[in-house]
Amino acid sequence: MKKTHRNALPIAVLGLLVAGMVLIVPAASAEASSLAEPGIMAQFPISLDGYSPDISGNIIVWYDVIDGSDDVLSYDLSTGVTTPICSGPSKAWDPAIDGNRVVYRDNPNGVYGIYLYDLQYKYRVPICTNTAGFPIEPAIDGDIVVWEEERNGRSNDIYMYDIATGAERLVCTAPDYQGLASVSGDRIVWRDDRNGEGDIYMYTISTDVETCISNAAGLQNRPAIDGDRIVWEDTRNGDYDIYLYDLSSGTETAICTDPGDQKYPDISGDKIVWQASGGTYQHDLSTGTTTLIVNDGYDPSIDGDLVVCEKNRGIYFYAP
Ligand SMILES: [Ca+2]
Ligand SMILES: [Ca+2]
Ligand SMILES: [Ca+2]
Repeated sequence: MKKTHRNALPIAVLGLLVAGMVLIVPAASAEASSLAEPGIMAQFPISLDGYSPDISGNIIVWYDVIDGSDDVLSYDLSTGVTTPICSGPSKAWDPAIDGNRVVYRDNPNGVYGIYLYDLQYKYRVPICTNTAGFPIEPAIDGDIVVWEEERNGRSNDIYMYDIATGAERLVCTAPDYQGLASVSGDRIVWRDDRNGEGDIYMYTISTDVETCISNAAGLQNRPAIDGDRIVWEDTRNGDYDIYLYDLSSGTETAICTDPGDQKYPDISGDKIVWQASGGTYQHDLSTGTTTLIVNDGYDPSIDGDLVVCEKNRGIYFYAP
């Protein structure tokens, strides 16, 4: 989904995190007791009412309900500082981050758009605003921002914006729904309903070529890409499972077909995370092992070894 930022947190930073956590976790909260849960090395109430977290390097972003409106915030693991990205009266949702750039959707003045905020240079620019569409679910990697949008009455399609050139490109306008796009480098993947039940398609920016990654029976949904690897949730076997396609080898692999639903996958390098009954699980492709890393954690995002997820309506952070 995003570039792998492999610079692990320095031990001193983790010590700072744990120290900070002890100071700010409410003594009577249920969360405090869960510090002893296997796998949770550090957790803290960066938000007690947060949703849809994403992580890149040492920065976590999410959206929060504050004063009745929805705001996008960021938390810097290296400094312990929370920074509001968008805190106006409008509803700002669905943030995604790569490096210092955060993208999110917002509706200032009642017009929905995709906006970019640069944490380093502290500027905000509109990526897509128009009154004839409803752009949602942005993702970013490097200079490329992608999203889905119903524009001019069409079904949901995939769009991209190149920050380096300032140019927007229509990625896919096939019939029916295309959405839930993810981008890594030169490649964009999304769920595509052109054939009926959802499939996974990919677009290569440099060659302008579209490829079907999986049109198996059942629903293929919510893809995430990192480098040559694409993961998604898949109902071909009945309930939801996690599948992987490796572009370098051209092979598809079932990562988890356990009973029950495995959903919301993300990938970074050799690590795949997803939510299932019990919490957030992680599969390490280098060792073939699968581990429960955050009890009751769901909608996880991973960058390098660091994982964020929702839990008890808050935002939780995992480091091995
Ligand atoms: Ca469409
Ligand atoms: Ca399908
Ligand atoms: Ca399953």
